[in-house]
Amino acid sequence: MKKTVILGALTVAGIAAGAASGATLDDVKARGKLNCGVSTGLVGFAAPDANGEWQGFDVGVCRAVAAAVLGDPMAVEFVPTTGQTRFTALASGEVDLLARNTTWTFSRDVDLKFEFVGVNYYDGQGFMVPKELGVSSAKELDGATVCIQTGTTTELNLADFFRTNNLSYEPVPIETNAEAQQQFLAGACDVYTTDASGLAATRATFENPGDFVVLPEIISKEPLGPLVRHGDNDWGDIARWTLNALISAEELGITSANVAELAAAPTNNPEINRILGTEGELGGMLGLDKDWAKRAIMAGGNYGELFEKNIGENTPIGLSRGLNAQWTDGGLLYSPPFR
Ligand SMILES: N[C@@H](CCC(=O)N[C@@H](CS)C(=O)NCC(=O)O)C(=O)O
Repeated sequence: MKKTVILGALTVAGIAAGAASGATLDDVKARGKLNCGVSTGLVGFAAPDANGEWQGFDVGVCRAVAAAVLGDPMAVEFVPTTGQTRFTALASGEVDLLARNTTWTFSRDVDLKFEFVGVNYYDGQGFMVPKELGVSSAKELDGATVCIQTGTTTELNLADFFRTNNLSYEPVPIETNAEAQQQFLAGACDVYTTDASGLAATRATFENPGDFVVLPEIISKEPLGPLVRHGDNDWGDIARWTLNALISAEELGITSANVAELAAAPTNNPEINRILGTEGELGGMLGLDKDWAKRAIMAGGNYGELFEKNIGENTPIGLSRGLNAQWTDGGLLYSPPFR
């Protein structure tokens, strides 16, 4: 088992070393499309709608980058990836960017050689059980069967949590969230564990969400964010500052509704001007034009707009901002300055 894990890591690292470093921006421009790795389907984060059009909070990151780089938020080829396939897809160059509720960890950065460009959702791992199981704490799960997605941090945290608490469990390994949902509803496992946001998103699609409870324990830190390959820092900068532009836009009150007006002429706020290109040369420093951030914000709105539309309290997923509030509101969202 251990051997497979080590070999897997080496294989991915090997491909990373072989993939073109540098010039991702040129490749994307020449192609006229951003290849963006997303999940196979997690409503609210990334899933095709009834018309086959990808929607969601992670999809919003892909569209913002495409808008900044290519001038068109629709110029994205979405590549569905599983917990297992996502890293090979990025390392091999099949995708330019991975925006797939992926946790920033030491080994994914240092060993797999990826660069997380920021965090778009601060999460943690939780547990969901059928109400009829009568369980109110994860510590009561001794001997439970647990549906768990392979190739995830979830798998590792679960083992740690049960070991620390001297509990036993039987894993039911699954590949995708759709499969987890199916198995869990069919009673193939007592418990489904994943990122708490994923539990909320999954439960929202159940016919009777009220028949299931999410237990109070959050057993890990899961900072989820977009990532690129090591070795092309210029491309990493574009992804990082596009995400930061969405976060700063919310902090500064730039929205999809007012961005065109704010970008038409310099305002009395110099940072707004620098972001929107009416002052300074930030776009040029990224190898883009002056309107890059304006287009990114127009694509789906600022961070808060993306959150509210896709996963917020007025959606079936119903997530509150919590840790994902701006630092000015007691949360962890804090973009470095645009200067
Ligand atoms: N954040 C964890 C877990 C990510 C993960 O794969 N979560 C599942 C459950 S929420 C998922 O996104 N599934 C979507 C899919 O199967 O395509 C990680 O990076 O390993």
